[in-house]
Amino acid sequence: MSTSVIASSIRQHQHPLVRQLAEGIEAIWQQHLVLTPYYLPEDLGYVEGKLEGEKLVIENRCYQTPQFRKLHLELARIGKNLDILHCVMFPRPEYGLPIFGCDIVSGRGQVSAAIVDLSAMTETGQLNDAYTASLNALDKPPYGQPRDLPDWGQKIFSDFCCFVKPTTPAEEQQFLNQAQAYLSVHVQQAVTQAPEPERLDEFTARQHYYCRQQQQNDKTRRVLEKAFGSQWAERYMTTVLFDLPTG
Ligand code: BLA
Repeated sequence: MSTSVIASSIRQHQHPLVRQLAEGIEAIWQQHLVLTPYYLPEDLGYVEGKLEGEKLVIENRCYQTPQFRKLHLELARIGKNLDILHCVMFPRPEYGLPIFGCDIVSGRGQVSAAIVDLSAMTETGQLNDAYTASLNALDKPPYGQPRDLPDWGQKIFSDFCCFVKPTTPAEEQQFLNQAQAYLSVHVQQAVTQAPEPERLDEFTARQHYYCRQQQQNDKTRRVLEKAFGSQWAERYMTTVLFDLPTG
């Protein structure tokens, strides 16, 4: 109960794109999915640390559903300057659903990184025809400053991955719409998908690979290490941000 009070107060101070997307994600989840609680390790739901003398606050919201082992929305704020939204939807490994992943990093009121993707969990790395058709039907608005994926990301993200630095409020709005459109496609597809237990090993292996690649993001690790130390950062990245399915 206290978590949601705190969460709404941190949100009010965050970059408008972070706040609006956080609200949009939760609204789409609530509308289309049957949510039940997912319990994080008790000490990791709400955490505070110090990064170069500035306070780092992290707030997590987690749910599960029949199709998803973990829906994770995290908001983080460092001092008055750095705002982060992190969202990952991990399917239960007997479902061949892609992983919806999204990250926004904003420093001093300017978003430097905004990324959204639906990353396939199949051996071929290809999204199925229904996802491909729905994503192809969406607008593909251009951005003034597209960004290059780091090597670890090129191996897991799909052809539909959008990674940009939005340079105007209009581009921020465009990213908000695009991320919500990807999420809407995903939840609508997900609730119609049947489990494929015979492919459990394939889907589990691919989720492991996705998580191991994401754990290589040194930029995330560095922020967490500076505020909480390297052991804590390792535990957080492997148990909260990118934990492996047990299959
Ligand atoms: C980049 N992530 C970053 C950056 C920071 C963080 C500081 C650098 C910003 C920039 O390059 O402009 C920090 N992100 C965090 C922290 C958390 C977080 C501290 O989520 C959580 C506490 N990252 C994800 C997910 C994706 C992702 C789900 O967590 C994609 C689906 C991607 N973040 C991502 C990518 C970069 C990034 C691709 C750029 C990395 C690079 O350029 O090397």
